[in-house]
Amino acid sequence: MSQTQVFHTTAWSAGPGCHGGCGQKVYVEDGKMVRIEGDEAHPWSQGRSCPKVLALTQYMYHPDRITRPLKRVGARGEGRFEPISWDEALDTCEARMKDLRTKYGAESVVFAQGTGRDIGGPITLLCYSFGSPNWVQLGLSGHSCYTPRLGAMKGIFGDFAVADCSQFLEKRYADPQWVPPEIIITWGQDSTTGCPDGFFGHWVVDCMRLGTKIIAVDPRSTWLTSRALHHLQLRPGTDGALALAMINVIISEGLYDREFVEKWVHGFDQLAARAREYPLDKAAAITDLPAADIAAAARAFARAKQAAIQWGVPVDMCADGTSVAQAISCLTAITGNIDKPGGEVIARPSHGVTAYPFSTEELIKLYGEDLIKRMNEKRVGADKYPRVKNFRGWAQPDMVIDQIHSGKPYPIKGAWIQTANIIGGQAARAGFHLEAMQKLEFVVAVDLFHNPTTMALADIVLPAATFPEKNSIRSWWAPLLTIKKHVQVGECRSDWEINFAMAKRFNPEGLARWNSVEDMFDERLAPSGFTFRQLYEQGGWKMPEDGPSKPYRRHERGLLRMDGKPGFNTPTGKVEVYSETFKSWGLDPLPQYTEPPQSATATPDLYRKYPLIMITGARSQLFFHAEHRMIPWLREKMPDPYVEVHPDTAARYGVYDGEWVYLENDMGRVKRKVKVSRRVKAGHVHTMHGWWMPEREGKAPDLFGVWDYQINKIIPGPQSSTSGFGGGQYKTTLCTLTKIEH
Ligand SMILES: Nc1nc2c(c(=O)[nH]1)N[C@H]1C(S)=C(S)[C@@H](COP(=O)(O)OP(=O)(O)OC[C@H]3O[C@@H](n4cnc5c(=O)[nH]c(N)nc54)[C@H](O)[C@@H]3O)O[C@H]1N2
Ligand SMILES: Nc1nc2c(c(=O)[nH]1)N[C@H]1C(S)=C(S)[C@@H](COP(=O)(O)OP(=O)(O)OC[C@H]3O[C@@H](n4cnc5c(=O)[nH]c(N)nc54)[C@H](O)[C@@H]3O)O[C@H]1N2
Ligand SMILES: [Mo]
Repeated sequence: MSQTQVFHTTAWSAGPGCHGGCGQKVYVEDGKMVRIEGDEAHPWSQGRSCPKVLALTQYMYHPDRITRPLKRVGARGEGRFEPISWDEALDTCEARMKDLRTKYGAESVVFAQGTGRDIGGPITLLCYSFGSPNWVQLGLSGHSCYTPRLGAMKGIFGDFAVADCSQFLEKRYADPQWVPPEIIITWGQDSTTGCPDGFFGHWVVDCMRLGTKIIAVDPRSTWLTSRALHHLQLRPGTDGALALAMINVIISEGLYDREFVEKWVHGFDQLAARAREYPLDKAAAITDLPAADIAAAARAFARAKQAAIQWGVPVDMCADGTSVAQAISCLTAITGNIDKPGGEVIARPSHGVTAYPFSTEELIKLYGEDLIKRMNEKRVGADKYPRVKNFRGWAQPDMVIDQIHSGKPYPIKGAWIQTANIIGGQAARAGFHLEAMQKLEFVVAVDLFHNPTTMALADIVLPAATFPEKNSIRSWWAPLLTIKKHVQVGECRSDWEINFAMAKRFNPEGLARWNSVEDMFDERLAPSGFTFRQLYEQGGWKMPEDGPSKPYRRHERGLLRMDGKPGFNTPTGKVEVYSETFKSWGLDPLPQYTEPPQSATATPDLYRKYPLIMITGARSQLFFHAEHRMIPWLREKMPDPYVEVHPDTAARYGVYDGEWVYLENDMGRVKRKVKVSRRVKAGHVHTMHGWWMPEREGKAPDLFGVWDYQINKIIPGPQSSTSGFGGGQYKTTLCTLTKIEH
């Protein structure tokens, strides 16, 4: 009988697809993973797991998985690919990309990723080694995922912050320093479903068991909202008005933290004046919420001894998402809930190690100030939007696709696409993205399965490894973690391996000091005092030690600023509810509210024609974005894309539960199965995004049925934000329901 070996590792894409961080036990027999389960010794997830991880064997060994490099042999879209060797694949990529660089400049190749995953490290290494400034989440309209929130926090706190569920402490809930938040506002986040952004959703449930009460800000009903003290079921996209009204209640009723404000807040009076523009009756009219509910929620939050806000991507997807995030951060600031137990804690990468660069400072640390400065000269969007220029290194996605289409001001001719299904999942205006990207001369996709994007566009497809097949490091936020390779599937390679090999071809001198990816990990891990191997061998994780990456009250102890003085890492050393940084960039230093671009008030004619507000993409535990539709255990739990329709709406349109209908607007229509449900209000519908059918014809024009089901076909762009960050219309597009006549 063969021996089963059990190894520990960390889940961080690919496989579950997610932003990850959970501890996992991998069971291996004869070089094959036969089972996986949550690692109960792990401080992050304590043995919990999710359906996507539990179905991982079906994912890793799926017959459709791409296990060898492929080159396209027919015309684009014909769906004919042939396996080639890694050498041939990498040689081809090198030759074609160098050719584009010579002809059009390095900026003519974009390096496109999807969401977080374990990709920011490898893709920036490759992008900058090649010499291109255009690192982009291509298709993500308004760059509306996390970056707006990060940008707002950086402006206000000088750092990022996260709800304190004891995740920075080794003893977790048992640590005597920690107390549970009295209140957590889950603001446009279904934490238990998505576990997004370095946060494990089950921590909220753990806190609830220890007494935490929830205030949920969500137009829909979920498990979490049904257990909330207050459920603010607002009109989608009006979060900014709600936050400003709550600030106004707290300030005008004197419920703010006077001592903290006096000592640590900059611009309080200006904020108070701005918030006065949002009295309760006005905010109630904008948000569709009873004024009394807004006031009650604001009071409960402000009166809590310690309280936190855990927010989600709908904040970014509000018009001017950064400004909305600013308003919400001001609630934390004026109640003094920053860096204290059970409040919001400053989040820094564990031990100061960067795996995935989240800020300009980290990019500079990894790649040097000169290079990052030089990159701004040609980076798409940097000259137009100060926040795009000054925060992180992204190119502006809506402008990139327009530029691919127009060739102006300079041509974009190549794309390296890694961890992104642009056509089938990520992109608003998906049809336009396909049209524009067909103009590209050379496209590489690094993925695990074919999807509408690889099928329609890729010239070369490189097969990526799942997390049990790869080595990597993670420092988002704590603990510091290793991901360790225990099995090999086909010829698949990790994103790090692939990009490291390619980067060496483009910049041999710059990478000369590392012979392998592990050498580079060792260098990055140095501040922890461990090498990659040592960290793995001593358990695979390490909690932050006292210092800048461990709470609490670091501003009082001089741990946040470069100059070592007490205070926050902002120009004034205070929490800047009036942001001097934004002001110096020519932006409004205070938060403001902007109406969604399509709505009853903004576009009354359109609203008469399309009177339903379409919320899309609330996450499911079964799928990660456009992935997993081919995984039997997951798909059988949700075989069809459905639309949640309130019973009154169903009656009004004469549709019944289980009926196939179209969701339709001026951009087109897609099919959905009606699910009559009180999860949504009567004027709203909700449907998941990312639907294509792996079982259908892959070749163009069918592209796995994507044009029948991809909701982003009818979601417009470009985005609607003055800062370049925020405002993708994924949660606020107007539509109607029509019956499918046979
Ligand atoms: N309508 C609507 N659209 C949305 C959203 C919404 O709420 N509504 N949400 C938006 C948001 S917030 C985001 S972040 C984007 C996400 O969009 P994407 O991140 O592009 O997600 P997917 O479309 O699933 O495409 C991801 C691809 O990466 C591959 N992959 C997964 N893990 C790995 C890995 O580790 N390595 C490699 N090389 N490949 C991997 C998968 O097989 C898949 O083909 O979607 C956006 N699109
Ligand atoms: N299983 C799984 N996990 C995931 C993902 C996945 O695809 N699958 N995707 C990952 C990614 S990239 C992201 S960005 C996160 C997203 O995860 P979250 O940040 O939690 O965002 P959503 O699931 O889009 O929406 C959360 C809640 O906000 C509500 N909502 C919708 N519109 C609005 C609005 O205008 N205002 C307010 N206040 N609430 C609104 C929705 O009804 C929903 O219940 O999840 C990550 N985790
Ligand atoms: Mo996202």
